[in-house]
Amino acid sequence: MTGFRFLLVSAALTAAIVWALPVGGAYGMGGACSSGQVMKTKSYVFALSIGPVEEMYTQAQVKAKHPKTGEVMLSGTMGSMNMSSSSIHHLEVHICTSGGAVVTGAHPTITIDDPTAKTMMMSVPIATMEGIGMGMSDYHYGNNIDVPSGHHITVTVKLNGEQVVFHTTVSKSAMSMSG
Ligand SMILES: [Cu+2]
Repeated sequence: MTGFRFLLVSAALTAAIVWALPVGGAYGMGGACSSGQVMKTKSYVFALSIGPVEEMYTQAQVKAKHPKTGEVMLSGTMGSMNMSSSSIHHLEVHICTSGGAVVTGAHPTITIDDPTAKTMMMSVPIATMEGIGMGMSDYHYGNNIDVPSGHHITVTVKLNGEQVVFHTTVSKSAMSMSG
């Protein structure tokens, strides 16, 4: 019976391999929603990161200027324009389905609750973006926002009746090499 058993095992392995491919295949095995802080709801995976301010370009500006770094806006408008302020950060939320596919064209809401700021509640104007040269796997929602470094904030993301609440501290580093 050993031979039969081996056949069963290899059939199961083959099935597992075939099954694994479509899940990670579309946008890379690392997954678009695996970096930063990750939280899950029934239908979605949300990955939050707050980093240094990013240059945000319209698609027309990208065509005209050919920037090598920064982000291209696919919809929405740039939030905080005051790029020189040290409290400007770039907030981004990658959203995937529970199966790992990038969710595009959705309408999430993102609110920041900063108990130590003058304006305690702030809703983030939603732009959809991709890092220049990064393509669809970097598709995300967010904007440049004015939140001072060192502040402890909560970030609430809602989509289609599901929500996650992140607790985070805004990073002190003003500069970084990340695009
Ligand atoms: Cu962005």
